[in-house]
Amino acid sequence: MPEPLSLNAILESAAADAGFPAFGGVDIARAQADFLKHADRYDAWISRGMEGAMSYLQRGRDRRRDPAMVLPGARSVFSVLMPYRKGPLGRADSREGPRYARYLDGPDYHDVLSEKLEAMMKDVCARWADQVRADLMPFSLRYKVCVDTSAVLERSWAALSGLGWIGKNTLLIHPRLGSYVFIGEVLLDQELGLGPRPIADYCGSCTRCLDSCPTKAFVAAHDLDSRKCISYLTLEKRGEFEAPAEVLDQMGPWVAGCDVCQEVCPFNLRAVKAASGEAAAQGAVVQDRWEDLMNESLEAYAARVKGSALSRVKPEQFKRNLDQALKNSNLS
Ligand code: B12
Ligand code: SF4
Ligand code: SF4
Repeated sequence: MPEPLSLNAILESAAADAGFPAFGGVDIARAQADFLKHADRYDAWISRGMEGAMSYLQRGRDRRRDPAMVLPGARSVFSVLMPYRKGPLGRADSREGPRYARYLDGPDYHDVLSEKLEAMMKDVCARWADQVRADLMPFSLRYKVCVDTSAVLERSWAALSGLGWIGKNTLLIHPRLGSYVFIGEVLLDQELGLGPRPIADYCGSCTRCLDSCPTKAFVAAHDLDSRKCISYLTLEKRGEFEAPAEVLDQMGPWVAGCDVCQEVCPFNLRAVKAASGEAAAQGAVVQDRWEDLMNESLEAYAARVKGSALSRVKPEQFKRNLDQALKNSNLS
């Protein structure tokens, strides 16, 4: 009789077949002591009001501390990385047009990555069922796919699974892929036999990200005040910006998201160089000429961004962002 494959071996094999360039799991009980340091940081950050108007972060506090509240009986987390566009999005010259965060290119990553993970798990379940039939495994396997929208501390689980370290800019950095990667994970009701395996932190004495943030949003290394972050202001904050004038003045030509603290990171420069042969064409979702944007109706904007991550930025919100970016580029 063949040796049964462990659940972890099945997951790794299915993740590789699904094309994920980096993946790994960790058992929740084994990682508990390390994970609680992350959860404590999260609570302290919320207590200082750093989440601004993102009230869902406040509401999901308990669930983020305990994955079993997200999937009852959760015993492990299997994380994957999915790289995204490495070249800039929008116009390099702010006299011509605005900048967009790279991750906004293409269809909404929440959908793409969730679908990919669901397909991967179907494959895992099929392989698992073969072993159940051969009486080699317990019957049940319950799981939940999460991509950003669940109350899960994604960077923490990915870091504890050895997929990278959390940089001073607060993002997960894979030594080879850099930080232009999405994180997705599957919570499982079975253990994988794996403890935490954090890798070394390679930031060293570098402070490029902290020094280059246009709005001085970093209070310190690993500590971001969302309320000053262009990404928060343009993507998450609805209604008025409610930020000091000196912050708004420094937002530059960004109309949705911001990549500055990643563009300067040496680990991305390396990843960008390695991918320099990749096609850099922008999808239709990105309109990058001031003139066209100024003449675009709210309805036309809504139709243009449908199905993309940009659709989370509502038409009135985008108009507000556009007005500020025009002002910052001395065009209004
Ligand atoms: C809220 C949120 C935001 C907020 C707050 C950002 C932030 N730094 O937390 C805003 C709107 C500003 C934002 C912006 C962006 N976001 Co965002 N965001 C999230 C979200 C939903 C929750 C993050 C969170 O919990 N923050 C809370 C605070 C406490 O986090 P923190 O200070 O970094 O500390 C945590 C860890 O980093 C860790 N930690 C940090 N330092 C240290 C040090 C030690 C010693 C220890 C033990 C632990 C530790 O402990 C804390 C608990 O996890 C996640 C998805 C998710 N569910 O996790 C995506 C996520 C973090 N965002 C993502 C992206 C892509 C972005 C942007 C790049 C988008 C853009 N281009 O505009 C920017 C980057 C800005 C930046 N420098 O962070 C990706 C990041 C991928 C990656 N490689 O890391 C995520 C993971 C979404 C995804 N599924 O891919 N985001
Ligand atoms: S995303 Fe932009 S504004 Fe936000 S911390 Fe990074 S550089 Fe600063
Ligand atoms: S720019 Fe430097 S300090 Fe910032 S995350 Fe990258 S390596 Fe770390």
